Amino acid sequence: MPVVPAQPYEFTLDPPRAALLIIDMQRDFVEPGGFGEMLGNDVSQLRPSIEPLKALLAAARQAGLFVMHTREGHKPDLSDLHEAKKVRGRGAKTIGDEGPMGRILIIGEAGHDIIPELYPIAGEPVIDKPGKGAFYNTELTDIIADKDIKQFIVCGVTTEVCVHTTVREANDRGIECLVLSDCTASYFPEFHATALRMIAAQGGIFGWVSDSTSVIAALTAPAEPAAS
Ligand code: TIU
Repeated sequence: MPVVPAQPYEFTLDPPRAALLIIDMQRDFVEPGGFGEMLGNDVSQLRPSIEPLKALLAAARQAGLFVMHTREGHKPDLSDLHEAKKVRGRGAKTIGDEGPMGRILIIGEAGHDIIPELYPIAGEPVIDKPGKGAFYNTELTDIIADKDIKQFIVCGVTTEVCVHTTVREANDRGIECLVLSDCTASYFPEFHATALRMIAAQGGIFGWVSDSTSVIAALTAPAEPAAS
């Protein structure tokens, strides 16, 4: 099986049991005028993750790896939006209000969709999640049981919020998570760095940390000859 250099130690990738999980690469987080900017963030901080993620996604598709995407958002009638989340931040605008890319963080609106550079293709589930974690109130548990997935290669935004929440949820469900430093991003570079350290610290308390170059090399390495 391919071995990926990682922190705190190498990650043994089992491609048939692994999935690439891309968290919330939506216009609402990455582009001006969406939820991320509404919260007062500099959304340009997230853009450096797009090119490495694009290359990784191409390599994963080429290698036949199972790919899943998530989107954070809510139904147009807001029936899946807790009041506590709606009012958080005390902003003039909140989730469901009209913004430059449609109603903010609402399923079906332009801003809620995945950025064109990383758009899903047929066969790649798109998991709509109302929370920060990808397991809460979604079909992810059923999808990975059906495919017998035991490992996630985790990418997306933001490192310390939806990526961390999902990795913690997955870790408690027995999924091994390999988080890629150059394919994740935060509005706060110092949070990004610390969030990655938190994952790999204490012997890999939640998972492993590596980068796209290492995973692409592992996915494209020639298969080892069978033992004679
Ligand atoms: N605000 C922030 O950092 N993140 C989110 O609200 N959602 C995700 O991380 N996707």
